[in-house]
Amino acid sequence: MKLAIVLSTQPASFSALAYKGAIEENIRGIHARGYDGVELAVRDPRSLDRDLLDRLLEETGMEVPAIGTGQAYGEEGLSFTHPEGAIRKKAVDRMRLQMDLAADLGAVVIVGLVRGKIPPGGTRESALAHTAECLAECVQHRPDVRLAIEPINRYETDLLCTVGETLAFIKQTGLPRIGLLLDTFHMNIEEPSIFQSIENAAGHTFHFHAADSNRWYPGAGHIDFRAVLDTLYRNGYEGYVSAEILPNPDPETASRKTMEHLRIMFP
Ligand code: LER
Ligand code: MN
Repeated sequence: MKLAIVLSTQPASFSALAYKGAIEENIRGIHARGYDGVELAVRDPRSLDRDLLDRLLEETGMEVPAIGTGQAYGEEGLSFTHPEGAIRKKAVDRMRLQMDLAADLGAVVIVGLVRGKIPPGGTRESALAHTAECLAECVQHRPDVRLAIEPINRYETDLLCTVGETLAFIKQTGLPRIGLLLDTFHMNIEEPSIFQSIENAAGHTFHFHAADSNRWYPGAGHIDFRAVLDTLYRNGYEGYVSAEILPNPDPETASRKTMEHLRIMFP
């Protein structure tokens, strides 16, 4: 198993992050804990210290499997579904920068909350049409970077909450290099069967987030990770499993417990 954990490269209001800021100390710490990779949550790639990041990745040998982009929405309100075209364009411009960074790092770019929500008074159809337009521009920008749309539970967005509707949407766009990011926390809320949904997404799953049912570290809730990850690997997944978890009871314990719980099952 290739195991990663999310590090936000800057302070952020999003809570399910074991590591925030202090990238030097945190990347060294994540490596020392035994992780193979570090997923980066980046608000704006222009504020990233690339020299420092490259040096730390080189020194630790860790990979960056994915780049999270939701902070452009969470902190700045940029989204693919914003009623104003100028804001949608800003969201696409930001994603282009994320894709440039991802190309350098060999990472997948996550389309999470940057898709936004159905605007007040708007329709699902028009929100999806705007999302598809923005995705088309992203796809055109870089033929060498893959995008992973994350089905996100109903309490965070009303657009693309389930694996089924996200697969159907991707198919409908006809765009290349777009797949799914499956997150056990969201699947536990939205999917009738996590196992069946993983099977349905076989061949389209570009990235995977692990958090338990309460969004604490794997092992702290009631998700059967052995069965879930068995299903994932049986369906041909070869990518990273990345812990996107609350820093509870404290970041170090959350990170250590994740490692202990998952590594023993899948060395
Ligand atoms: C991001 O990967 C995620 O899972 C969402 O909950 C972000 O709000
Ligand atoms: Mn996630």
